[in-house]
Amino acid sequence: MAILFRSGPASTARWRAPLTEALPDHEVRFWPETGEPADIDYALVWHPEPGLLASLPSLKLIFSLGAGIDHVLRDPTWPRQVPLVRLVDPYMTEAMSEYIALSVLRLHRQDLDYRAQQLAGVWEERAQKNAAERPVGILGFGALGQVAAQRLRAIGFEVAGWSRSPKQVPDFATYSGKDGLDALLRRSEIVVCLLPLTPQTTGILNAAAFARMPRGAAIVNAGRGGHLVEADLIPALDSGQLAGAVLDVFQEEPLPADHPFWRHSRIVVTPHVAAETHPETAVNIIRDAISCCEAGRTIPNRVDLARGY
Ligand code: NDP
Ligand code: OXD
Repeated sequence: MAILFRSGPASTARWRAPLTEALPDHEVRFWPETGEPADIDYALVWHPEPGLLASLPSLKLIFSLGAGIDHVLRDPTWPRQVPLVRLVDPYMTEAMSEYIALSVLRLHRQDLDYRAQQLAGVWEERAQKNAAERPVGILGFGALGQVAAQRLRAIGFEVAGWSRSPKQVPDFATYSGKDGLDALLRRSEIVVCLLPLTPQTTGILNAAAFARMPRGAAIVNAGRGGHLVEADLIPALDSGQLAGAVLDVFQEEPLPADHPFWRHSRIVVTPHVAAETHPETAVNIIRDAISCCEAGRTIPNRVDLARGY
C-alpha cells in the first residue's frame, strides 16, 4: 500500500518528514521515484503532469495539495472515477484571511499612494474614510470567503458575498447569480476574488466588471490567475476607473520577468503565497481521509464534479 507525492522540489522537502511521520503504515514515494505504479493507492499532487494519474491503475483517492483543483482537471486524462479530495485546512483558511485583511487595508488606507509619496519625499495628508464607509464584496463565499469576511467585518468593513447558490449568512449581505454579481459589483469599493477557477468563473474580473464598480474602486485577486483578464487591468488603472490591484495569482506563474504588472505603481504583486499549504496540519487531514476511505466511510471535502469545484 503506497502513497505517491508529486509536487515541486521545495514542497517535497517540506512535506517529506511530516508525511512519513503521520502515515507510518504506508510507504510514501516521492516523485520521480514512483516505483511499481500498481502499488500506489493514494496520490497527493500539485500540478501533476498530464498522464501521471492515468498511469496509476490502483488509485483509490487523489488529493489536491491545495484548496483548488483546477491543476488536476486541466489534465484531460485524469481518472474521473477516482474520488478527488481538496484540502480544507483551518490553518490555510486563517492565512488567507490575514492576506485578505492586509490587502484590503492597504487599499483602504491608500498605502500605494503613501508609498509613492515616500519615494518622492512628499509629506502630504490624503482624505481618509473609515472602514465602515468602504463596502467590500467577496466573489466566492465558501470556506475561505466567509472566514475572510468575518475578519474584515471585525475591522469594521461592510462585507457582502457572492456565491453560485443563494445563501443566508448572518451579518452579511449575500448575492448569487448574474443579477447578484451586478448588484455586488455596483456596491463594492473593494472586490476580493476567492472563487475556484471553472469555465463559469474564468475571466470574471474584466473591463465590463470594472466599469460596473464605483469609480476609484480596487480589486484583490487571490483566487486564480485565470479569473482576471490581464489585458483589461492596466487600462482600468490608468484611466482611474480602478485605483489599485493586489494580485497573488497570475495567468503564468512565476510571473514572467518582463510582465508589466511587476512595475506598475498601482499593482501589488505577491508570488502565490496568500495561503500556502501547511504540511504539519494538512497531513492530519490526509490521514483522516485515508482512514475514511479504508473504512468505507464518507470522505470529507470530496470534489463534486458536477459543480466543477
Ligand atoms: P469553496 O468551494 O469552499 O468556495 C467556493 C465559493 O465560490 C463558493 O461560495 C461557491 O458557491 C462559489 N462559486 C463557485 N462557482 C461559482 C459561480 N459560477 N458563480 C458564483 N459563485 C461561485 O472554495 P475555497 O473557499 O476553499 O477556495 C476557493 C479558491 O481559492 C480555490 O479554488 C483556489 O482557487 C483559491 N485559493 C488560492 C490560494 C492562494 O494561495 N492564492 C490558496 C487557497 C485557495 P457555492 O457556495 O454556491 O458553492
Ligand atoms: C490552493 C493554492 O489552491 O495554494 O491551495 O492556490
